Amino acid sequence: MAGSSNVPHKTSLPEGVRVGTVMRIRGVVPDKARRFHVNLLCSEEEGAEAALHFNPRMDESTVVFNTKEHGVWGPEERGHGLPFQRGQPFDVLLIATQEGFKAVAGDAEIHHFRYRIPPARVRLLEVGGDLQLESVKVF
Ligand code: 9QG
Repeated sequence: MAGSSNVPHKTSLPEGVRVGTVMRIRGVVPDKARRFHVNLLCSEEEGAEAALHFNPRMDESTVVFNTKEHGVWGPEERGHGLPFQRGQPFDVLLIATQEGFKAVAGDAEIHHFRYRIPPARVRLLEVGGDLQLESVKVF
């Protein structure tokens, strides 16, 4: 409903993610958005493991972080606050640090999610759900 035709988006990461990799996702949260996600998946196949599921939820006023291993969601972690608003643009950085994925939106750190799956195993960045995607860049 509130999604848009430019998602799902996929960026292949054939060399995986290393410490220092920065992924920047810019977009707009539609007026009636419920949730969207950025997944860092370990293959391009259906049912791939997710080293990171980053999931802003406008309907719960929170951001959920998780992994999916062998088709099963792990324990959820939740970020501080919700730096996303319906009808507003956003700019998210997912930074691979020594310890985990650090998520920053605008000038606020949302959460630092400790690795459960090594970032070197990531092969695909996927963006989907209720958002209007403007750009995805990997540095
Ligand atoms: O709800 O939570 C993250 O822990 C699930 C959601 C699921 C994830 C998961 O249904 O939604 O956010 O791939 C999915 O199904 C995503 C979009 C306990």
